[in-house]
Amino acid sequence: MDSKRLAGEAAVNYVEDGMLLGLGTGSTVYWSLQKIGELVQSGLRIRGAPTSAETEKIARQLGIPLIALSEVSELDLTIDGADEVNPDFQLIKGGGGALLREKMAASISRRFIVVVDNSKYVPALGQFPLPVEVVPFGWQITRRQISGFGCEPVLRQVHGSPFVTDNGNYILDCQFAALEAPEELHRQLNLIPGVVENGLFVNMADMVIIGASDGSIETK
Ligand code: ABF
Repeated sequence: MDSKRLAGEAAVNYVEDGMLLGLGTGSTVYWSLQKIGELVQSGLRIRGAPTSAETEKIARQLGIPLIALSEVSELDLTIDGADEVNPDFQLIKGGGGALLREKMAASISRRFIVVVDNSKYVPALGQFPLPVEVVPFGWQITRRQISGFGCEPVLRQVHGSPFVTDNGNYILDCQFAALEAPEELHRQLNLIPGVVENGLFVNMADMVIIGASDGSIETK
């Protein structure tokens, strides 16, 4: 079975009847959604709060009962993907452009499970460019301030126009040579006036489920 599917489906073992779930974004969580959809058809009673328009669309097609993330104060469990995970469970997320709502969901979740294939599990973060969500106004000013931390921020574009997040903001993808101190960088980036949020999820993940191409699953 596909390594993403293995990890995505395994996370659903932690879903219990009556839960309020944070539903993440991406092609690994896609398999969690498929499994949850099957269980809902068999009577599982849960409600899901999508973290992106993409996830909402998939969840609706699967018949998963939904509630807007903006209407919940706490989630029992959030299942989400990641672009990189290090041994301290620090994450880089945001490759899908949904990092702000994903981090909001993770921040109100009693449990946050990350599902990845083994290509995402790395000794150190930073090979994947760090996504930073910024307000469109004066994004060039913000870009210059971010570059002061030793990276090359590039405005994410789609078909030649700036990618716009579900929140109406831009994303700067920031390639670092090496990302040594994720916690400090996370703190420093969010102090920059034009920065809305960054893709470093520090001290948030409770569990990481890693699917491998040999069909094995590792839960950390
Ligand atoms: C999402 O999951 C994003 O934060 C991250 O980019 C993505 C990983 O994508 P995939 O599971 O498709 O590899 O939450």
